[in-house]
Amino acid sequence: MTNQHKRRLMIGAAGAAGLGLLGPLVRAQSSERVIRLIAKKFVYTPAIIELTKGETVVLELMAMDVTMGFNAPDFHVRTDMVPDKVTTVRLTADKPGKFEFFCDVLCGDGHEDMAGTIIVS
Ligand SMILES: [Cu+2]
Repeated sequence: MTNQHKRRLMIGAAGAAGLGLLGPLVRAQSSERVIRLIAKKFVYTPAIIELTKGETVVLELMAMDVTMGFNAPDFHVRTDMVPDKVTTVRLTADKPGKFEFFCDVLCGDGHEDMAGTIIVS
């Protein structure tokens, strides 16, 4: 990467931080796949996340309307998803199988059904 590129990226990051768009803290390593997950009343897109056993991914979580939750208890990952903010979490697919993730922030009428599936193979 050239210095010019680096500078442009830094300016971009600073601008995004100023708008409150940067989530905390987790930055993807170059080897990690980044998966964007959108929550909107009352669905996750994508609803199915397919991972390879042993893979670590960074999830970029965005809520489009109200605060939602993301909870994948089998992988000990949970966080709030706050509108106008990208929240990042790291998840390691350490075992094969089908696992549910779901919203655990009461977000409205469809909250109880708000869930998705992580498939690890
Ligand atoms: Cu909810």
